[in-house]
This record gives sequence, structure tokens and C-alpha cells, in this order.
Amino acid sequence: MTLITRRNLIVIGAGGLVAGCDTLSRSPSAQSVLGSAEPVHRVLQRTLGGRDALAREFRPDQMSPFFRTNGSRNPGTPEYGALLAGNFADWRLTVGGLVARPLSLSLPQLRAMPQRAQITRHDCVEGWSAIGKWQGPQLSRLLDLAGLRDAARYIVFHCADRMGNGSFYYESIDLVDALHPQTILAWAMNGKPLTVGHGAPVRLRVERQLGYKHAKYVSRIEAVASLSGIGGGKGGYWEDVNGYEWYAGI
Ligand SMILES: Nc1nc2c(c(=O)[nH]1)N[C@H]1C(S)=C(S)[C@@H](COP(=O)(O)O)O[C@H]1N2
Ligand SMILES: [Mo]
Repeated sequence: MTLITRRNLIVIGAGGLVAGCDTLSRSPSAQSVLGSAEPVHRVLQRTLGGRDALAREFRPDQMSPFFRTNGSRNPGTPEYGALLAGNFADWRLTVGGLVARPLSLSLPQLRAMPQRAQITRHDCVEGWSAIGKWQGPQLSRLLDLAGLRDAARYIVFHCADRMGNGSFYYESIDLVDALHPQTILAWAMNGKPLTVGHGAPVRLRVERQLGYKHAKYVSRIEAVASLSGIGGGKGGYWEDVNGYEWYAGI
């Protein structure tokens, strides 16, 4: 089997061309092919690019004048509405699961941690990209504070917005991406606190991955040994519902 990965275009074997994920979601056979190709995609990207390779960063003058919002633009639940009305003073981010010291962090506490800022390009599978500046603590700092247990293999991000089927949006990444220097919990975008549309008060930035991995409205972070017990078991809302690729490396 020949397999070439380049951004989110995956070419598999004799004439099988799969571009983007909407096409895939309609084809069960494509899903099983992708299912088997996905670990290859991850290994190839990390072998060619390196586990710690940085996503490209841009200059301030390259930032997009307009950065669209996509997916949920407001969780719209009573709980979120109350937190927003209080300017997120009562909001807490919890870190739990397979950790030695579960955390509950306020927004001022996240802002007081050492910060990383990065100007990166966001690529959505729906075919648009935008360059923006993101700032927040590195996820690795939080995981260090919490103390990952040896059995932890994945980090799950539980979000405050409900999707069409009534379940909450969620995403997950493995420890290579969780501990990557550009993986941050952004509370600021383009020098200002995140807007509701972009995921206030905190969203994940995991810069070597496609847009849907960048969970907005993150409220709970959970370290787990396996993704099988979470949601539909495929590691993310779109992975469960539409067969989107879990790794989703760009
Ligand atoms: N909680 C949550 N996170 C989400 C989504 C969503 O609907 N809910 N949409 C995803 C998709 S498909 C993209 S492209 C980006 C869009 O981020 P933006 O609205 O800041 O452009 O958020 C991702 N994270
Ligand atoms: Mo997206």
C-alpha cells in the first residue's frame, strides 16, 4: 500500500482519493480504510517532522484581519449564560482523572501562570484557514501541577456546548501532543480575552492539528488510559458522529 499524507489530503493505494472529512463520513468503507491508515499518518508525520517539530509561526503583519467562528458560537446553556453574566468570575477549569493532584483553576490563576503566545494558522476541514495570535499557559504546565499517573495515555477536553445529538462537544489528544510546547490553553486571542464565538473563557490550541481538535469552551480536562469509555469511544465528537480522523495532523 502506498500512502502519502500531505496536510489533510490522504491518498491511499490504487486510485483511492480521500479529501476532507465530509466525503469520508458518507462512506463506511472509507472509514475503515482511514481507520487503518490513521496510525500510519501519525507515525509518518512524527517520523518525518519529529515529535517536537513546531507548527509554523507567523509575523504580526500576517495576521488575518478577519477570523471566522465555526461550529458552536455560543453554548447557550443556562449554566454558561450565568458564568458569562458574571464575567467568568465563578468559572473553574478542573483537571482530573489519572492525576495525583486534581486541580480546580480560576481564570486569574490561569493568567498568572507562565504564558506562551503564538501566531499560527488555523486550518478547518471545511476548507478555510485564518492566522491569529493565541495566548495562555502551556497544557504541560497544568499537567505537571496535577501530576500525571503512569497509566495516563490521553488527555480529554470536555466542553460546555451541547451538539445536535444532545451530547457535549469533546476532544482528545495523546501525550506527545499534550506535552508539545505549542499546546496551550488560550484565554486570549489577538491580544484580547477570547470572545464567546471563539470559545470564551478558554479553548485548546493544538497547532499541528486540524481545527476540530481545538476544543472551545473547555471546562474539564481528564487524563485517561483509554478513549473507549468516553462519549462514543472514538476520541471526539466529530470522530464519533462523522468518522473524522482522530489524529488529524496537518
Ligand atoms: N466546543 C467546541 N469546540 C470546537 C467546535 C465546536 O463546535 N465546539 N468547533 C471546532 C471547529 S470544526 C473549528 S474549525 C474550530 C473553530 O474555531 P473558531 O470558532 O475560533 O474559528 O473550533 C473547533 N472547536
Ligand atoms: Mo473545523
